[in-house]
Amino acid sequence: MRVVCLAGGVGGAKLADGLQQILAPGELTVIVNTGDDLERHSLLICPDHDTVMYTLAGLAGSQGWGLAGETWRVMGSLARLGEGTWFRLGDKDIATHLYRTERVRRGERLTDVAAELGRALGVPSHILPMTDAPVRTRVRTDDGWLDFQDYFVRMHQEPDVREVRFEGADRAAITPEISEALRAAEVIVVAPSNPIVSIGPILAVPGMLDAIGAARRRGVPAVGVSGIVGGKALRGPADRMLVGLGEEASALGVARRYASAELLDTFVIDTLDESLAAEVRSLGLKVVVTDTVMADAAGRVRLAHDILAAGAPA
Ligand code: FO1
Repeated sequence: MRVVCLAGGVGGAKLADGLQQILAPGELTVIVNTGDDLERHSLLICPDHDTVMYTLAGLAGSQGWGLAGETWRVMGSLARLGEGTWFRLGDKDIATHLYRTERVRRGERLTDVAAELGRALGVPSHILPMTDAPVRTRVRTDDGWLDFQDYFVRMHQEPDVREVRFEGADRAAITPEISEALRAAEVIVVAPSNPIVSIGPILAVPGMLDAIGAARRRGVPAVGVSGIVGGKALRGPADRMLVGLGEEASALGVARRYASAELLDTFVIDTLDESLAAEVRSLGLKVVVTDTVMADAAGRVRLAHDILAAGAPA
C-alpha cells in the first residue's frame, strides 16, 4: 500500500517509523516540513528532515532529534571561541550538514541531496522536502518577529506567538517527486505534528493542497491525527500557539483547522478526547477514537495500524 505522510519533527517521525514498520520497503513517502530550516555556522540545517531521516534509519537519539551516541566537541570548541552555541549540533550530525551544504551550494536540489542522504543511511522509505525553494517560518511575538529556531530553541518557546508567516512560500512550488507520490498514493496521512508550524508550512507550498485535493477526488482517503490530547500538545508549543492565534487548544481546534483547509476525510483523536467526537463529526469528518500516544515502538506500530485501518474502504 503506497502511503504518503505529511510530517514535522519528532511526533511525525515516530508515526512515520510505525508506518515504515508495517509497510513494504519503498511504500512510504514522507513529505517533511522545511520551514524550520536554518543556517548556523555557515551550514544549512534541515531539522525536521533530519529527525525523520535519523528515526527511519534507526539512528535517532533519545531526545528525538539528532543522532544516538552523539558527542559535542565541535560545540565545545566553538564556545571556547566565543561563538553562540544555543543551537547544538553534534559532531556526527555535523557531517550531514556539511554534506548537504556543499551540494546545495553547488546547485543540487534539496530533494536530490535528501535522497542521497537517505540512501547512504539505509532508509527504506522516501523522504521528500516539501519544496526545493527556501521557506522560513517566522513568528511574531510581543517583541517583534523572530526566526523559528530563535523562538523554538533559543527562547525555549516562551514568548506568546501572535502571528506566523512562512517566508518564501509564495515563491515555492511542490516538486515533481511530490506530485508523483501524491498521484500514486493510496492513503494520505497527516501526522500528529504541530498543525501551525509543522503541517502549516507544508500546506502553504503552492500546489500542495491542490495535489492532495486531486488525490482525494480520486477516492484516496486522507487521515489526520491530533497532536493535542486532553488540551495539551504531546510535545512542543502547539497548544499555546493555538490559543495565541485565537483558536481552541484541543483536538477540536486542530480538526477545525484541517476541516477549513478541506484536507481530511477522517480525524483520529485520543480516547481521552472521546467527548469531542460529535463536534468533530459535525465538521464533516469521520472520527476514529484510539490511543494516539506513541509511548514506545509498539505504540507507533499500533497507531500506524489504526490509521491505515481508518483509511481502508468500509
Ligand atoms: N532542539 C533543541 O531543543 N535544542 C537544540 O539545540 C537543537 C539542535 C538541533 C540540531 C539539529 C537538528 O536536526 C535538530 C535540532 N533540534 C534542537 C530540534 C529542532 O530544533 C526542533 O525539534 C524542530 O525544529 C521542531 O520540529
